[in-house]
Amino acid sequence: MPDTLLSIPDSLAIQEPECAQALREMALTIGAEYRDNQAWQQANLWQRLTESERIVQFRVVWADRDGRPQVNRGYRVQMNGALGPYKGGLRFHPTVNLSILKFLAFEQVFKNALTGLPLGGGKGGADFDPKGKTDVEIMNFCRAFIDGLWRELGPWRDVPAGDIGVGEREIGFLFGRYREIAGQHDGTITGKAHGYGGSWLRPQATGYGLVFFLTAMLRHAAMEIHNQRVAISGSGQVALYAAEQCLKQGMQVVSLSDSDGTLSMPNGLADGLLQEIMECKFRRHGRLRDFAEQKNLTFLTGKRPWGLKADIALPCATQNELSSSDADALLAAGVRVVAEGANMPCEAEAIRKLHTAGVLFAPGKAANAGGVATSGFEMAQNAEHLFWSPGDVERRLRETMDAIHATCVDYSRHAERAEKQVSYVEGANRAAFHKVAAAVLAQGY
Ligand code: NDP
Ligand code: 2IT
Repeated sequence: MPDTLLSIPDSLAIQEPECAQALREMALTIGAEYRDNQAWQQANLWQRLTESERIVQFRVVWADRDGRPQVNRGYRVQMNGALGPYKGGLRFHPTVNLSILKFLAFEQVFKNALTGLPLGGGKGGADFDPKGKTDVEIMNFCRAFIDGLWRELGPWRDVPAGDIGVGEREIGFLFGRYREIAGQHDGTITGKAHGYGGSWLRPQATGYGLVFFLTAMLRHAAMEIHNQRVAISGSGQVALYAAEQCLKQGMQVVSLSDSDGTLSMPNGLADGLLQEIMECKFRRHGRLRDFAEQKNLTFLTGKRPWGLKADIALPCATQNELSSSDADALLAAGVRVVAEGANMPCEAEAIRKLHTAGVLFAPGKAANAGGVATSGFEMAQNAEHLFWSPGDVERRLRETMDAIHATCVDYSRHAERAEKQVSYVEGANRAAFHKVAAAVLAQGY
């Protein structure tokens, strides 16, 4: 149970279950230390860190293909700005609500702290479903969304980027409208295409960074990298670039997935096929099921990849996509390492089971921080009116992921307890909490 000092109201667990889940994970890690820390308690730090600094909710009215007005709900959760401007992505998905955005914003605060960059944390989005929409509908929605939010944004204030349903196309439309209204071309939105201010490697950064973190884990545990079998879920930006980097490292990718089911590839994904899948997903916004049918590949309708024979699992789709029974399936399949590309894809009970069984487990706030770190690099390049070379960005991304890995190992108490297994959850949460706490305390109230 979380320490009573770090209480999570029952009403929150009922009304905002994802938010309560993220808070509970942090409370479990930090509880004992909090009880011993008079300064934190006197400052009422937990309450100050779990209450968003500001939340904006707004109506988005946009014209559909027949010119009829449609209405959606937009949000921005500005969670904590102690370390820097609010920073975090925008999600467009029909399931978006305040519980999901508050959990994502809470995670983002600590993830951003781990990058070592001056970034506060936030998250936003809308309950808009981009699936099946025309380009013009997407553009109309993005422009109307910015009309509702632009006053809150700015390079020193709040800097959104992409997340589920928001990729390079959407960022272009969002930035274009922001530039028109604000009257300036600044670094307010990251994830821009390189041609108009984006950073090289931002699209690849989360997936590549995840695999750099994974290889650091494997090296630290003296495990092989080459030929490891990797089950990946999702087939969006994070999943596909994670797959690409796995192939570069000589690993075998045995699955990709989406909300319809799983593409199973027991003999490993070939690089040529991955490039075709990228073309299908990123350019044509196609579906895996249709792709599998055209190419005569095995598609497991309605199934997740977690029963497939693999050494490593990288959940890269969405929250709570890996349940307690999926953890049983992973263990039965022989998985020894799990690293989260998505935000909170594993349920708490699944993490507990994996850790108990000796599986190395990396939480998203450490393992997927390469995306926001590269957004931070984009902000730096925009501020100095320069572009860094692809090699420079990749080197910084690798260094950042290695540094986050080292921080997690340092802050995990496995050595104190004479345990061999690093707890990356404990390391990431403790390191990040200490950093944010210090900044909040220093700035008074
Ligand atoms: P994309 O929109 O590019 O891809 C999302 C993928 O996840 C799609 O394959 C999608 O399938 C699948 N998916 C989404 N919702 C569900 C669901 N309810 N059930 C099953 N599958 C689902 O998003 P990203 O790749 O950018 O994001 C993936 C995850 O990574 C998210 O958790 C995001 O928060 C996290 N993340 C993203 C970062 C980034 O830089 N983009 C950075 C760090 C974390 P379908 O098409 O069927 O919906
Ligand atoms: O969850 C995340 O870290 C992101 N969606 C990326 C945020 C960002 O600002 O680049």
